[in-house]
Order: sequence, then C-alpha cells, then structure tokens
Amino acid sequence: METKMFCMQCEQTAGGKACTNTGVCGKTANTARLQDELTGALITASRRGVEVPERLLLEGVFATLTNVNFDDAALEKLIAEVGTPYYNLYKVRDADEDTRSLKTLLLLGIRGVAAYAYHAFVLGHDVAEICAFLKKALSAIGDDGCGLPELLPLVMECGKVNIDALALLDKANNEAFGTPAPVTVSRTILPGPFIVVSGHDLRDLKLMLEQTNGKGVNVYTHGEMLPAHAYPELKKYAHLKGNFGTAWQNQQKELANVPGAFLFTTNCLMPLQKSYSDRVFTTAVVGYPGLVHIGEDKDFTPVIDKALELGGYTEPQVGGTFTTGFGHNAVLSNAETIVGAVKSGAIKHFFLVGGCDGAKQGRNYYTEFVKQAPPGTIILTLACGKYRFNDLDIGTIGGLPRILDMGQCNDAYSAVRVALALADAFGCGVNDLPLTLVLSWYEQKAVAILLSLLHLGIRNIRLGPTLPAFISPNVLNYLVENFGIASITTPEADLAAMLGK
Ligand code: SF4
Ligand code: SF3
Repeated sequence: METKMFCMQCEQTAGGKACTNTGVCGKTANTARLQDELTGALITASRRGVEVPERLLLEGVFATLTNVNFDDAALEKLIAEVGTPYYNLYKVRDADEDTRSLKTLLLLGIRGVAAYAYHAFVLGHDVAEICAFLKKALSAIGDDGCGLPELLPLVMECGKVNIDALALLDKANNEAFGTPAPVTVSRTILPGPFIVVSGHDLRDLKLMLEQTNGKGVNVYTHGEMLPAHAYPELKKYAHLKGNFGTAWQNQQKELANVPGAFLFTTNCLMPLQKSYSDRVFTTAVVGYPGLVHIGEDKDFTPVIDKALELGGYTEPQVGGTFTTGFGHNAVLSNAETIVGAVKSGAIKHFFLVGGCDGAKQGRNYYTEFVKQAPPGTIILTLACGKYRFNDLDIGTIGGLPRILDMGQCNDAYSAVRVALALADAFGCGVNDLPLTLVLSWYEQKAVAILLSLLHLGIRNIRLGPTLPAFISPNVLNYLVENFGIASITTPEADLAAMLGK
C-alpha cells in the first residue's frame, strides 16, 4: 500500500506504529508533508548557519506539535519565511532503527521544548540559549553521519534544556501573573454571553480578560487553562467565572451546540464539527483551515462579537468544582506539615500521577489508580491527564487535600522543585523518597518532560498508556537498564509493587 505520509509522534498513532494514510488526529497527508518540509527547512538553516529569528524558530518547531496547526496556508507561510531548501526527513526514517529512534526522540523532545520556550518568549524573556540548543539538535538530526555516540548525549541535553525552559516559564508566569495559590474553581456556566479560552498561553488569557472587561461577556477556562485561576493577576478579573468541560479529547462532544465562543491558544485542537465550527477562533501558533485567526495584534474583537451574537445560555448550566493552584510555592509553604506527616506516618507515599489525557480506553488506569491509592497517600498531579480524577473527593491529610493539582504540564517544574526540597528535608536523594511517578503521555511536551526527568536521574517511572512507537528495542533496553522505566500494568499490581507489598 502506498505511504502517503509518515508520522509516529503521538500516543494515538495508527496501529501503535505510524500514521501513513491520514492522521488519527485529523492531520491530512498534505499537512504532514508541509510539517516535514518546515522541519526540514529549519534543519537546513541550522546546518548552514542561516540566521532564523527566534520567534520564527520557536513557531516553526511548535507548529508541528500534535493538534496545533492543521492550516496548510499557515505552514506554507512559515516555510517561505525560513526560506531554505528542506532536508528530507525520510533520510532519518531510512537510517538504522536505533539512530532513527534517537533522532526522533530528539526531534520530538525539541518540539516540546519549543512550545514551553515560546510562552516564555512572548512574555519577554531571553530564550537565546534555548534557541541555540534547538539549532544544535536540528543540525544533528540532519547530519547523516551522526550516530548513537553523538545522539545519546544530545537526547539527555534536551532534557536539561527543557528544565531550563520550564524554569524560565515558571519565572515568566510568576512575574507576569503573580504566585499561584490554591483556589476552588466553579464548573457552572452562568447565563449570558461567554468565551472559553483553551490551551496553555496565560498571556492570551490575560489579554482576553482585559479586552472583555466591562463588556458583559464572561470568560471560562478549558483544558490546560484551568490552573490560570490560581494566578492573582488573572483571578482578579470578576468576569473570569470558572472552567468549562474536561480534557481535550472530549471537545467534539462538549463543544457541540454550545452558545459561546472558543479561543484555542495552543494544543490540543481537534478537527472541527459543524455544530460549533462557526464559533472557534485560533491565535498564536494554532491554525485550522477556514477559521478566523487572531494575529499578533491580539485584537480579540471577532471572538467577543461572536460571543455577544450567540448570547450564551438563558439558564445556568450547573456543574461542580475543581481545586487547583498547588504550585511549588503553595506546596512548599506547607513543607513543615508535610515533612511532619511523613515522619509521623500520616503520609506514607506520594504519587505524581500526571501527564496528558487522551482517548484510549486504557487511560481509565489513571482514574482507578487514584481511586485505589490507599489513605495515607498524596496524589500530586499536573497537565490535562488530571481530568481523569480531579473531580474525585478522596479526602484530606493534615488539612491538605489528597489530590494536589500543581498546574499545567509545564508545572512539572513545580513537581521537580517539590521533590528536590523534600529530598533535601529528609537528607536523601530523590530516588530514596517515598515517591513514585506514574505518567501518562500523549504528545511531544510529555516527551520533553520525560527527558527532563531522566536528565535529573529520576528512576522507576511508570509510563502509559502504551510506550512510544519511536522507541526501538535497544533504546528501550537502555532506558530500562539505566532508569528502571516501565510500562504501567494494572492499578492493583502497580500499587502493590510501589508500596512494597
Ligand atoms: Fe498520527 Fe499522532 Fe502524527 Fe497525528 S500527530 S498523524 S495521530 S502520529
Ligand atoms: Fe494536554 Fe494536549 Fe498533553 Fe499540556 S493539552 S498536556 S495533551
């Protein structure tokens, strides 16, 4: 059968191997080709030392991440802006399987790094060193003579650079929007016109709040935007009312016929359905054919006008609540209580159950895992995978909820900070803490975060729902031998093993 495209970058890839005809995500073969050409053009530019402005480099890498940009015209524009002939990515695919595996791991890792760096960049922070690494990595991917000895250290360095990007973004978000504090977020949608802001970009949300202020339009967060409610400079807007829906993979169902306008600032955007395609808008690196895209001037008037035209609900759509805002500052302000509770035996174990959500059946594992985690255990969580269990009430320990939502996927940095502080308090290494990481992955930011955790030497991570298709048997062996990485099995068996039962 003819191969029209080749993409294996996300967890839902066709048959667990590769999308070769059309993307399970809805990406067409032509869009996949353009994304390859864009990556190939950036590879050539990096190899030849052609100057590519930071914004273009970050956008060009970020635009190829899963569920970000489906708009061929936008991709063609980026390719033209880079302006170099493109390196043929099929050369990577034709390499021996371990080289291919490491080059793919590196490429997908930098896609995640670019996404995080982009958010820090738009908040005015210096991303020069991160961009220098992106170019170095792109250059290595396009170097046909580059083999395992060169690639393995680069893959680990990608993990380090991603930590730098996460730290920079943490600083950028805290400086711009204040220090997040725990908050209860309503899930009720009130009557009247409203806009739902999805994705990860807090700056876009802030600009939307400013522009809707006093206009009679309420604003709700969606998906990874939920932790925004914890930032004082965002929370202060009275018309930021609450959170809409659940994780990204439910959007085609949850957005159907909703009388509000939607703005996607980053992944995860799914192919649109007729019943709501007239009310979805994109901005930044997100694109979808036929939609109104809000450009760099960030004039959200078309979104606001659409919300006013739709008018919203006439009756409140009553929902429950979520709790979020347990970033490193909030958790570490309770450090004494936590350390005391561990010493007294009130807290027996910490689980970091975090990562992406997705459509696979097997992801119920994470819900079951949290339900079955015994009393005396704390669940730290982050990213959109939390929607599998963040509506559960599993009680408190010493006044702290047993489920602590640390934020977006980039707040993996918070989890690292907390783990390092606890290790410090107990005078041990992170791997000696009563802490196990149970991660769920879907797209390439999760790949970057995984590399960061490996760079920090964190062992015995459980990964699911399945292992990535781009990991060759030898690379997997390396990860198992050096880091004890393992696939999830069942909640019962994994909990027993983690708790030493
Ligand atoms: Fe397939 Fe995932 Fe690539 Fe989409 S991003 S084409 S679903 S592997
Ligand atoms: Fe989610 Fe797409 Fe990965 Fe930021 S929004 S974690 S999947």
